[in-house]
Amino acid sequence: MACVGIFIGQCGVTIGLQILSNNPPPLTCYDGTQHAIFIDTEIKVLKRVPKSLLRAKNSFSDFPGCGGCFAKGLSSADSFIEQIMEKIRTEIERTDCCLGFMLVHSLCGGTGSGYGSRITQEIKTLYPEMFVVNVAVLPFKTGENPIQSYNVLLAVDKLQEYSDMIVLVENSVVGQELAGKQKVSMAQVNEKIVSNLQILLKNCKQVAKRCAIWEVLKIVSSVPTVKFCFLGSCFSRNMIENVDRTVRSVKQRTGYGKFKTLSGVVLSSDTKLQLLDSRLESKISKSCNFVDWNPFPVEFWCSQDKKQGINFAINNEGIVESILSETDTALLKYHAGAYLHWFSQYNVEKDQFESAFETVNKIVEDYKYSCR
Ligand SMILES: Nc1nc2c(ncn2[C@@H]2O[C@H](COP(=O)(O)OP(=O)(O)OP(=O)(O)O)[C@@H](O)[C@H]2O)c(=O)[nH]1
Ligand SMILES: [Mg+2]
Repeated sequence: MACVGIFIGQCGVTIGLQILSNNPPPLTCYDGTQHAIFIDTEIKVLKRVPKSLLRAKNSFSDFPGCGGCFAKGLSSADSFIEQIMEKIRTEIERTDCCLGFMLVHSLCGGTGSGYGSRITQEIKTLYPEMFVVNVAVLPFKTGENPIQSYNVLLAVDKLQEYSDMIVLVENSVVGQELAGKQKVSMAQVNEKIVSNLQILLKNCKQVAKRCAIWEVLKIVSSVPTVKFCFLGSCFSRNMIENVDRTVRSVKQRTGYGKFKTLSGVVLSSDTKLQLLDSRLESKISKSCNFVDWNPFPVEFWCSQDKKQGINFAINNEGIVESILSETDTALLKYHAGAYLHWFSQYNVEKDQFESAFETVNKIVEDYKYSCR
């Protein structure tokens, strides 16, 4: 029941390496290697991948980067897509039974957004029966890249069409969660992101081995038009504190009752937690503010992890605000005609922008309808 990890661009490769440094690594093949493919357009990034993980056949680089532009990434990916798909095909053959893919990439970088979108499209076209999960990282709110909002818009358009579940990771939110008073490093942000991802990667009692990711997909993103997902986690030695922090974190996600949640999964490290705290279910359910039409909106799972903690995955209407925070800026820039030549030189023209704005409007409408 294997999952093949595809880590794209600097952000994807860095998070991928952190995922694989877990003990035991979650994508292990029968021969001890990992079902992992690393893709970047800058050789220096791939140089960081240890030789044991970077088999010649599972890496791809096309010096010298995509300059933070979706269109450049997309056009470059077009030229190399056959080569990349051949690497993916070989990796599928190394698995016992491949059920799908987890792609990790940023929505702001040229390689992450462009290659990430193109590879997602090609995988879904060639292997329509397999699951495709995208872990897509939203940029920090300001100061990163003048065309970041365009990159997010155009990548979300493609992912909405071809992905089965889009796990939205917000660098700004993760940074704020960690902040306190001190400065937060990217390594700390990544550590938190990987900790949040454990709900997809860990084995737990209620689900067949290595199938957590596909079960979360079925529960959280069961409606194909509304398939985004937020993850969170709390780890402290005191389980009661973990429950309280989870409730607080979920409440923030629901805008303290402003947004509804379609569905969710909660993974606890404490097998007796539901007995110890019989109110856990009602506490979490209350803070999630679930839609009325879903009679069984949440599943509770247990892992036998030594580290005490709680992970959660929820599909919540608040996702719309996170996407709009970038795409509204894109709309303003688009009306002013700003930076459009960066895209037209790679044949991404106004009709693609118009269609992407339509997709985002449709996502907003579909969430409204599902959460009414
Ligand atoms: N969480 C996290 N975000 C990262 C990391 N590295 C880059 N990013 C974010 O990713 C975005 C930039 O994307 P990159 O992955 O650096 O770019 P790329 O995909 O390599 O594309 P190009 O360099 O433009 O070809 C920004 O929003 C960064 O904040 C990382 O290690 N962790
Ligand atoms: Mg790069």
